[in-house]
Amino acid sequence: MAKDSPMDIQKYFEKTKKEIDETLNKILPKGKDILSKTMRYSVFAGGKRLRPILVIATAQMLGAKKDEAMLPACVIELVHNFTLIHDDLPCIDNDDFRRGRPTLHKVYNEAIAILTGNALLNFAFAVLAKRNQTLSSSVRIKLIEELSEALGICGLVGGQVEEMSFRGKDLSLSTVKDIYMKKTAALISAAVRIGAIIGKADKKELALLTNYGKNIGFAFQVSDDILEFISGEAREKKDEPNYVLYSNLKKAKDVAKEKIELAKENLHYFGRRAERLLRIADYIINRDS
Ligand code: GRG
Repeated sequence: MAKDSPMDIQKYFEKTKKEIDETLNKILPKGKDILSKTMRYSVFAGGKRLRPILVIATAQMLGAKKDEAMLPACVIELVHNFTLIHDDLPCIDNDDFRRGRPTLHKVYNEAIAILTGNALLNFAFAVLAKRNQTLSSSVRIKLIEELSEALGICGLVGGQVEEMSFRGKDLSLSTVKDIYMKKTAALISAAVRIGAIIGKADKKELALLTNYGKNIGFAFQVSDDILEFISGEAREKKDEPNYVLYSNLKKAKDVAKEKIELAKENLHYFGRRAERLLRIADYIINRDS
């Protein structure tokens, strides 16, 4: 049972993030070649590691050991970094900075950024398929299925294409919601589901955790929009949808809060074991970056 006090969840985040970073450092190529450097430039840029923490916290809640969840957690982070590199490209969002540093295509060039993204994605699946010694092959196949579905037409790729095809057009709020569910919530919910599969969740548990994941995933994108709106970044990114601009700041905050409450309702069934996942849900709307 997780016994974190509100203060301790911060400690849990810090400790788990450190362990995730150590594992990423161990598994990523260390050569002097370009790809070893560019993959590391992207992965060690100060990300929050929310998705891998979700994998681990969910698996632990269901009784799995941290070690069993660590490699799949790192795989999600590798994939997340791939999506950020491609998202920043001039042909997609055209961002010059990410996490306060120049984006990869600015430091190198577009071809290198595209290929680094591809290298991270393929490397991630190779780790999931081959290197994890603690999970059975049938579990690993399930995880590969989860992740590839989340990234596919009904997930990240589909969401990004939908977002781009609507650029310059008036979007309905329901289209914005659909894009957010695919572009952002799909990977966050896959992180929770992957943790649940590692923890051998039964059908009911998996359904509850899926709802938790989808709701925190949506709230995460709305809170990202709120942070970009407050910092003024949303005005610079006029082409990209921002929930605040489709409603207003108060409504966006209310929607994010409402989704977090909905997410948390799915955790009642797990009782006190769900303490960490409850606090992660709160963190999503209370964070400042
Ligand atoms: C999946 C094949 C395939 C292609 C990718 C580019 C693309 C298609 C999708 C874009 C997905 C994307 C980057 C959505 C934005 C999600 C988001 C709010 C990211 C920021 O996440 P944080 O704040 O980042 O967790 P840190 O920096 O903490 O890691």
